[in-house]
Amino acid sequence: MSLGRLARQTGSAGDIRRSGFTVDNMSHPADSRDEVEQNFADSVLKLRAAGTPASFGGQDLPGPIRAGSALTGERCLELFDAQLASRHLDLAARWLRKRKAGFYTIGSSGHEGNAAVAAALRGDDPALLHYRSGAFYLVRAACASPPRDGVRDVLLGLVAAAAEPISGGRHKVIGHADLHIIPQTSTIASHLPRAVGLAFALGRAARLGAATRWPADAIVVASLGDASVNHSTAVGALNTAGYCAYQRLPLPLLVVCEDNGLGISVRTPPGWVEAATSSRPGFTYFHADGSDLADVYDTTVAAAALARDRRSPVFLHLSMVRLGGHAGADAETGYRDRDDVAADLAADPLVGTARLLVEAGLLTPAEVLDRYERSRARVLERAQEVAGAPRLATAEQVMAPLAPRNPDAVWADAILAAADEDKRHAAFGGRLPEAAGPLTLAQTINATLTDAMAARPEMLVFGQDVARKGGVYGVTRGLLSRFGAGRVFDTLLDEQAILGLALGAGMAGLLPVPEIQYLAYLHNAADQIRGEGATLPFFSQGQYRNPMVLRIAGYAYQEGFGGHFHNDNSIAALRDIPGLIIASPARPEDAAAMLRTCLAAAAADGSVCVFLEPIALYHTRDLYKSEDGAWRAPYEPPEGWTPGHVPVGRARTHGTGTDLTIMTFGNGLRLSLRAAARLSLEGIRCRIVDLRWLAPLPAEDILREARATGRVLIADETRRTAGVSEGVLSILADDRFGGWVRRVTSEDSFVPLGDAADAVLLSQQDIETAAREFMR
Ligand SMILES: Cc1ncc(C[n+]2csc(CCOP(=O)(O)OP(=O)(O)O)c2C)c(N)n1
Repeated sequence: MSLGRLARQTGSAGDIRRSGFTVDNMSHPADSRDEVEQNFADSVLKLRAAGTPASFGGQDLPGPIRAGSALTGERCLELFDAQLASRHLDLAARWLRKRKAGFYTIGSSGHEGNAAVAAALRGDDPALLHYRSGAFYLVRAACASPPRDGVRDVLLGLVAAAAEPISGGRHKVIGHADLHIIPQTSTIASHLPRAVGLAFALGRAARLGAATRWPADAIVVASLGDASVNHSTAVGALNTAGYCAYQRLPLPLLVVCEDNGLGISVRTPPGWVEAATSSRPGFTYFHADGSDLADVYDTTVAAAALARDRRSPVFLHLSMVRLGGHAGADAETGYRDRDDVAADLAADPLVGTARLLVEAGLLTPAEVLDRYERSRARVLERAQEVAGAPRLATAEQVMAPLAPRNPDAVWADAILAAADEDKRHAAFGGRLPEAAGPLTLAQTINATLTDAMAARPEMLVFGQDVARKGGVYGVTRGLLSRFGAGRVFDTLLDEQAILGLALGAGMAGLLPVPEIQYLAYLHNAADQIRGEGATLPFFSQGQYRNPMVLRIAGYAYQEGFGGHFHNDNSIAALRDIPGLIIASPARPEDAAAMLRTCLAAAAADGSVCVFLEPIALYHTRDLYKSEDGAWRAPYEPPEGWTPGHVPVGRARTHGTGTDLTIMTFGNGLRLSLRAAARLSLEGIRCRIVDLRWLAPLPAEDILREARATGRVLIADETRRTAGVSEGVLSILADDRFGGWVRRVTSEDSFVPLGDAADAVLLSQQDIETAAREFMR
């Protein structure tokens, strides 16, 4: 029996648990969800029309739903329908889960007021949403042209259907490219640095003429829960936004906190969100009652207008309730008392909107309940339809969007992205690098960045100390004066913010080249690469990408100077990120070609590339003996870029020795070349393979060069455990390489200060000794 009929028959909603709901033989589980429904029915039946509504004269829809509100009756009815459907999607999620057809039950019940947030924004304002944004999504879907069946979209997500429009069954995310909703991960608050970055980049992308999917006057909306406001990621992002606004940099961002007072079972202290956010520098704070649709609408209209007109950040605090547990399996009775739950039920936003409609004379209580039931029937009918929808079945299908690689397109982009002669002359101040004689690694990277900036107007270079100072090691020196502060700038000291900026800028159509000053300082912000950057194409089937080339100065061998945090050699945390490209150049000429390849991979494939620069080799000049200058190399002008192109995942072999293959990279290349020179005096003839790419590892080259000698010595300057050598060993083992293999590595240690560093780092002597033993 339906709620409406039940209500009409009994004059009250009766005992819903006993009567049960049946729609096409689908009954709901008897859990706390029933209490929510019971409360809704009881509360609606108590509603009374407030006399003859002055604004409507009965049914005059265009008037305001309440005196003084900009929300019309017609709009209110539409939003109510979205709220109802969102509520029923939560019920459907449980119904599907019970039948093992659905895989996700975190719902939006109690948060349906976000329907009015969607209504108050423009459909092309990019949105990065909290996971309780069912109603927001349904409103955007309904307003699209042509309108989308948002209910079906969400249900397809719940059942992990391959036809789900954004993630294609890879995750239940709220997103759709046509609706400008960028899907979020489950890591709470991790989307905020990207949201700040996108808000920062929107205007800049327009000014630089980048092809961007959002108009320059769009605002970015990002929502999160109250517990999430405390996460350091959120705190850092809010700080970054405020820091920009404080300097009058445009930052059109609307942060919406949907405050239900709980983070799973943990209470947020009453008043904390307001205390923590209402007087943040740079932000304007608004508050609304999330259970009052008209209040949410009017307040969001005002908040969005401010963010849009002033291009400055706004914090919109919505008091909300959570109805039911955190997710399907969460029994909230274990940590909430009856009064607490009852207080939330009393603030059910669906009752709030029903009250607005009844008091305005637009619906009677019975009509509200009928509408509720009709919505249930529609949603459950759809749920039945999608329950058996095909899912992803093979690894190939799952991984299809992970790492799109189009080597031909990358090759073309890499060799063609050269400015014309005049522009190059202007960029280099008349002193072309190819005419400067052999260059060091640092000089070569600097020249390559300059060439790329001259050819790619959408490219940005930023990070801590990169602009005025030109980088700690001078690698970005001169870029600011050559290309201006619009494209080369210092950031605040927060690696998470730097990466968030890159994520947002890449999505906005720019080509960001952020710098992390030292490898050790990547780790505190790595989730922005791991959880955000690398996953976005995966969870959006490539509909959203965040191309970037992240430059990181790393590795050790600075003669004991600086200790671990300036000599970090741990890259395992990067190597296991699916889809990530890791370039590790050692020689200057390789660095130039590989940087061009990374920029091209980012531009053509949307790749996230990490460019690991060995600090100790930045200014190295010599190889075998003092003053030989053999570590420097001439800079190739654009005519040389085609023959010099280095594809992703291709190694380089130095020498043709047939006794031993030494596989190495980074500082290991220089150590190995020096060792090989001494070994050759003893008659041991080596070939040295510079892996160059640590992800993907150059498997084909590794196997070919291993077979060339039948003896492989891996010289790995990273750690013995989880270091690069383990990857090389696996490639050899997987291919059943039948020859001899040994490895020499650095120790499983942090790098100490002073001479003690030598005790734990791979040395030239280690390589020589191992090679001699090998050959005995
Ligand atoms: C970084 C991180 N830590 C822990 C979790 C597990 N978790 C998921 S939701 C949640 C609570 C979030 O509460 P709140 O921000 O208030 O949002 P609400 O669920 O109440 O809407 C937690 C701890 C997570 N998803 N991400």
